[in-house]
Order: sequence, then structure tokens, then C-alpha cells
Amino acid sequence: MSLAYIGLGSNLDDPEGHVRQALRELDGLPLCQLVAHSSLYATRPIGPQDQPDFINAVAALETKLSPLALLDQLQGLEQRHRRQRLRHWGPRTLDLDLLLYNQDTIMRPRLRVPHPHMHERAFVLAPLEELVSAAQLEPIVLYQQSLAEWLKHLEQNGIQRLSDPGVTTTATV
Ligand code: PH2
Ligand code: MG
Ligand code: MG
Repeated sequence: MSLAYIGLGSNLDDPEGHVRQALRELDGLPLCQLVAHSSLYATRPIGPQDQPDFINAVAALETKLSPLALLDQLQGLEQRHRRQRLRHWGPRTLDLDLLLYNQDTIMRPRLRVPHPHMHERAFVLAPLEELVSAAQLEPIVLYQQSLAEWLKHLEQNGIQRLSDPGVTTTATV
């Protein structure tokens, strides 16, 4: 069994609905079980500013899928939310990023783990830190620094916590 962390984001067509539904759907993927999820956060867009605010969250998923098989499942789920790739870093109904897979480092054309931008993004690290502490998961170290250390360098004004974390499974989604 492996432990994967998934970043969720949406800023189109009822973003909160897409994220909540995606949390339930992650739990329903083959050979996967949702262990815990962070609160939902309202976040200002990073990158192009002419788009709506995002809803972001992070989930911890136990899985027997390989990293690439999990990536296929995440992309299938994005497609079922009618994700359209209109422009790089543009608005989307659902973005699912494989952030971490155990302690693995993966460098493939289709997949880099740890996610190459996660340590620069408070909308990923703030929910991730909350989740790890709420669910009492193993502390995460990225390039020799804790999440709290990375977060110190990041602007967090654009991030607002909306709900409460869920440390069991789908009952709290
Ligand atoms: N995702 C992006 C680009 N910018 N900004 C916020 N606040 N949240 C996101 O999920 C996000 C973003 C590309 O994946
Ligand atoms: Mg993303
Ligand atoms: Mg993505």
C-alpha cells in the first residue's frame, strides 16, 4: 500500500461542488481509499489574474496503483468533470495534481513527483500542512525543509480557510 497526496483545484461552474464531489470520487477510484482531506480554501489565482478565485484542498489517498496508473485515474476524473485545457494555468472545472507518492522521486515525461511547483504555492502547502497535522500523518520534508519552513517564505494573504478538515473518509466530505 502506498500513500499519495493529491492537490485539488477548481475555479469554474460551482468550484466548491467540483472539489467536494472529487473528494468522494477519489475514494471511489479502483484500489484507492481516501484517508483524510484538508479543509476547503478560497484562494486568489496564482499566474494569470483575469480568472475567478479558486477553491483548493489536499487529499491523502492510500492506493495500490502505481504512480502512472494513479495519474491515469486522476486524468480520467478530470475529464469526467469536463475539464478543458484552454490555456496554460487558465481557469478549470477540476485540476487534480499528484503532489507526493510515498517518498518517491519520479522524473518522467508525463509525471514529476514531488510536484515541481508545490513548494512555491501556499494554496498547496497550507492545506497540506493542516491535513498532515489533523490526520497525524508522517511529517513531510521537501528538499530538507519542513512545510512550515517553506510556508514562511510564501505570501498567505490570498488564502482563506472555509471548512473543517476530514480525518475519516467520505462521511465528512
Ligand atoms: N492552479 C494553477 C494556477 N494558479 N491558483 C490558485 N489559487 N489555485 C490553483 O489551484 C491554481 C492557481 C495551475 O494548476
Ligand atoms: Mg495545478
Ligand atoms: Mg494539473
